[in-house]
Amino acid sequence: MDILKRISVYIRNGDKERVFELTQQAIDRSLPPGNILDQGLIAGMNVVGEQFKNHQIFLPDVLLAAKAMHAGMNQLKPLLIKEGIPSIGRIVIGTVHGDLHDIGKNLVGIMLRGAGFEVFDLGKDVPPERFVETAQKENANVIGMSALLTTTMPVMRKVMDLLQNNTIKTIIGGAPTSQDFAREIGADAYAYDAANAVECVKELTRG
Ligand code: B12
Repeated sequence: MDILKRISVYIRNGDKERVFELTQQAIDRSLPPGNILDQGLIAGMNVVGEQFKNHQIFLPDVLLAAKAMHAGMNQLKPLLIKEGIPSIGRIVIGTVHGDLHDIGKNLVGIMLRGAGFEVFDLGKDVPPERFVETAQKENANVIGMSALLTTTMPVMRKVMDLLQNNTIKTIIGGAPTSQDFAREIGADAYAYDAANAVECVKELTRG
């Protein structure tokens, strides 16, 4: 079996040691970090999502898969971030209050850093006020919000309400969100994945 396929299988099995080893092997073989991420780590997590939805696996399994995912992502991080490039914009990101899903948000942060943005990551379960206060304090151009639960999407609207009459741009993402939802709450952009997030944030900070 090819190494990326094996990484995805070990993500599904929640085997963080194996994911760590194989990610290192893939890096040593000079496979492109973007391929290791997409075809190994994310491919595995997509299957986990499907199996969880279909009740084939349960929450503790998902938690183990998430830990394995973190192990692989931590190794790829330095390769996805080019050090020492000048900042092309400042963005505050976080997962909204009530929501503990941070894998996708972390990935977006890594890719934005790699593209040359200065990223202020507030973590998960972030209250609306903190997004706004931090953006003002750090003089950020953009706020990025993540939500993976339909029940936490309304928190994004609260941030938008707090931002009225403000020039700070906003971008949202996470599986239940959409372009339509972004429009509905008045967010400036929506991105479906980390690469798309980089394109959109570049667009938002251009001129
Ligand atoms: C891993 C996971 C967990 C882990 C999270 C670990 C962690 N540290 O993140 C744990 C086990 C903790 C967990 C818990 C729960 N989970 Co969960 N979880 C998932 C799972 C399987 C994968 C999510 C993931 O990491 N995907 C991989 C990443 C790379 O993809 P992503 O998050 O979508 O991010 C990409 C894009 O969305 C986008 N993006 C993301 N954020 C942002 C932000 C910005 C600014 C931008 C521009 C783009 C962007 O770019 C990312 C990179 O490409 C999903 C299933 C799924 N299909 O999404 C369920 C899922 C999200 N969970 C679900 C549920 C129900 C729960 C629980 C309520 C379960 C329970 N009964 O307790 C709890 C809630 C806890 C809480 N309060 O948050 C449901 C949500 C249903 C809904 N629509 O509301 C899902 C969809 C599973 C399902 N089908 O039922 N979960």
